[in-house]
Amino acid sequence: MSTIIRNGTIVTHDLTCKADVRIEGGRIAGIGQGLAGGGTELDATGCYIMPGGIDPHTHLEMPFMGTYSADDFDSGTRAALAGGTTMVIDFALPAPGQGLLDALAMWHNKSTRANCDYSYHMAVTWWGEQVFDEMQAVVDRGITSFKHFMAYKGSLMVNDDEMFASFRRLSGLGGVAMVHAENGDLVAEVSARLLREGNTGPEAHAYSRPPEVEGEATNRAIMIAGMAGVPLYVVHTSCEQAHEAIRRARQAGQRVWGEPLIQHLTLDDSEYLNPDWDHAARRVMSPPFRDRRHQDSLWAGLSAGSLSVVATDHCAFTTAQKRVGLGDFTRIPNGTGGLEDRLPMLWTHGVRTGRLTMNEFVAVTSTNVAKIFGMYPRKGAVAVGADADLVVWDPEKRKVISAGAQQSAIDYNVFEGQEVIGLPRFTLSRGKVVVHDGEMRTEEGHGRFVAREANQPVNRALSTWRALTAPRPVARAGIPATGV
Ligand code: DUC
Ligand code: ZN
Ligand code: ZN
Ligand code: ZN
Repeated sequence: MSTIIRNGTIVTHDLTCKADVRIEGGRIAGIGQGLAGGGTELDATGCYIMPGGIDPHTHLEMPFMGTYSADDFDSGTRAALAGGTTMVIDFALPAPGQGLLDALAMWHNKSTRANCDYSYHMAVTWWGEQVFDEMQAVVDRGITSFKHFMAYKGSLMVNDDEMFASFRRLSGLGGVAMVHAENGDLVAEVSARLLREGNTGPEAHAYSRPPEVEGEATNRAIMIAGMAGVPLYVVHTSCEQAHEAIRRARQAGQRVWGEPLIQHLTLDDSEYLNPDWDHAARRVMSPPFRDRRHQDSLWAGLSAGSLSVVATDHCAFTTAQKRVGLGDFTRIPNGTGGLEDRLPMLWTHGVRTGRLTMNEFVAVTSTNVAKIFGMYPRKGAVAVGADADLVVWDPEKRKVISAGAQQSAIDYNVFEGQEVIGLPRFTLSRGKVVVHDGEMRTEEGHGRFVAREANQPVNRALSTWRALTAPRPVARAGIPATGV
């Protein structure tokens, strides 16, 4: 059974051209003008045919801060598809002392409900021989990226020595190291002081995590990754200080990527001064929203290429869940939604304003993710042989974002009332039309796990550190010792 998408313009990260797309068995089987008919025909007149979005940063049904994030793999992936995102990469999160493979089995259980394809990153939340040993098995199972929390002291946070050990292990395995970069010691210290001084409201959350704590941790992670010789992906880059560190490292030849979130690009810290407690608390996430100067820096980085991906960190909590933090901002579950709105918001505020080209839009929402995380061109491409995860994008279609009409299970939307221009006409998941003009035809359990490739192991520090500490070469008879 084949499907043909006709009369549209294909937009990929590096080309724009008018052509039809034929799909067979869930994959792209042909691209060309006037392809022979047969099967289902989808009309893409006036639309762009793009690789479906890939969101590399979601937390579905995640145990966190005494509760579970409200969107599971069913509602979360429905939200993704409604907004043109056809794959998510979530995080398998071992509890302290729990083995990696054990955690992975738990996440595989949850994700059987997924409506779109998915993968995971593995979180390294503690360090020991078991973690070291199991990292190989995790990579062998197609999970090749490992996240480290430099914040959340006392629960998820790892210290520098643990991070360094993990990074060195990953270097040898061809993995990608990831960091949540905030200085957890300073956040804990400043939070405690704010509470002691009677600052208990949601705005104090933002005061407790200023750009400096993110800039410092980003710099530190980059230096440690350089010593370990491992590629580094910095999640939710939200401020100029962190962006500056990433820019500088990339200029020096280090493989470092930065990931701004759609929320940080379009919402600012004035949200926390809203006198309505619920309004402010619903926007509590880490890092917090920043001021305009930081937003301008992030937009500039996306067009200049110093920042590589736009994600969501989708970690949605209901108003009732947020209210656990009434009277103590440190207990407000950290997280916001965005899966359904990432592409329309980025198109509206990026492409329509001229900050991003359409091709850059595809790069930062899909193709760069597929390349960095080892699944290109199976995902992130409009090419013969690639999975037919596609969005037929109508650049003139409009809607006003409202919680009442969203797929997410929560009772509000941080973008409520904003008009977006640019929405899917069709979303296809491995060739199956799952969304048509806002009508949901998703199928719980349709999604498949995507095993990803490791990199060629680098195992070479970019800094001089390894050379300085390597054992001295011994001279053999007649052969002078050479330097390292
Ligand atoms: N930040 C959030 O806001 N939520 C989930 C985890 C994180 O780092
Ligand atoms: Zn994080
Ligand atoms: Zn996150
Ligand atoms: Zn199916």
